Formats: sequence, C-alpha cells, structure tokens
Amino acid sequence: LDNREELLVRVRQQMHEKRYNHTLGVAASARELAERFGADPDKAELAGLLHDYCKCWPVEKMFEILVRHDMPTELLEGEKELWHAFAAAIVIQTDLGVTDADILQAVRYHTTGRAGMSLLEKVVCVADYIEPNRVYPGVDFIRAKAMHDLDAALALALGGTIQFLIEKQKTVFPLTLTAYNDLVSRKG
Ligand code: DGI
Ligand code: FE
Ligand code: FE
Ligand code: FE
Repeated sequence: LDNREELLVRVRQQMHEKRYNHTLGVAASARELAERFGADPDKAELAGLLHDYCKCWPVEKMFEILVRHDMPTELLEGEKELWHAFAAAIVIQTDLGVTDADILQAVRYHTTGRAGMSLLEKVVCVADYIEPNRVYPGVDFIRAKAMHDLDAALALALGGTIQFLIEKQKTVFPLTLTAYNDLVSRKG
C-alpha cells in the first residue's frame, strides 16, 4: 500500500481509538529516535504505524495465522500477549504488501525483543515504551535515557517488563531474557 491516507484508514480499522492513538504516538516517537540514532526515519515511522496491527484481533484469528506459518510451540503454548507481534509481521506482508525485511523484523520483535537486535528493532521497541500516551512508573526516566542512550533505554524498558512479569508470576519469554542479557552485557 503506497498511499498514506489509505494505510492510515486500514490501520485505524484494525483497532479501537485508544490503540490507534498509541500507534500514532509510536510512529512519531520511532521517527524521532531514528533521526537521533541514525536509523531510517521513514522505515521507523512505518514500522511504528504497523507494529500493533493485530493487537485487537481475536486470539483465535492470530492463533490460526501463527499455526499456518509454523511458529514454534513455545510461542503457541505461551503467553497470548506475544502473538500480536508475530502475527502482525505476517499480516502486514500478506494484507498490506510490506516486503521490507527490516520493517518486518522490527514489528515481529517489538514485544519480546531478541539478542542482537538491529538499530531499527531497538528504535521501534523503545518507541513503544516511551510514546507520549504511555503512563507507568519509570517512564520519564526511560524517556530521559532515550535522549542519548538507546541501548540503556531499552535495557531499562525490558528490565522493567521482566520485573513486572516476575511480580505477577507470569512466564518470561526466552527472547526477552536474551535481549536483556545481550544489552546489559554489552555495556562492558
Ligand atoms: O502491544 P503493547 O501493549 O503496545 O506493548 P507490547 O507489545 O510491548 O507488550 C504487550 C504485553 O506483552 C505487555 O503487557 C507485556 C507482555 N510481555 C512482554 N514481554 C513478555 C510479555 N509477557 C510475557 N508473558 N513474557 C514476555 O516475555
Ligand atoms: Fe505491541
Ligand atoms: Fe485492544
Ligand atoms: Fe504497542
């Protein structure tokens, strides 16, 4: 889809208003971070716009797509909250014709992260945590970090999520742990 207005309408149709506002916030923050840290601003904005494309879809619909695309059992039997990222990476390809591998990866790993994340993946993941509509304890500290150190901001963000999951006695997806370890161990 090369028409921006059309694309915005399509995105808007997939979600409720609050999620759409979050989506626009992530797109804007991702562009800003890309400009600051030297990623491609257009790719960052588009990935931000599409990252939660499937977030409000029924879980059955996401599950069906993931099964058809041979996703690991670990994902299919795990936390459903993670499905929307992997589903969106497939759906924006099949339904919207997005082919850019960097964008698809940034969408796929925006929730869990992974070890060895690309610059664009980090930008979108951090944008998801700091966009203007986000409110949670510590968000301003992560925003401040993101002004000068993308890796530090991401480590804080993922660390916070891991902490939150542990408090709720929820499973931590392996990719999230390896993403966090990777960022923290690189600091040297
Ligand atoms: O889709 P968003 O709400 O904008 O944000 P997100 O995609 O980063 O996260 C969605 C949810 O997924 C969030 O409530 C926390 C949860 N989550 C993130 N990483 C993990 C996780 N849940 C589990 N169980 N394990 C994880 O590693
Ligand atoms: Fe998400
Ligand atoms: Fe929703
Ligand atoms: Fe999001």
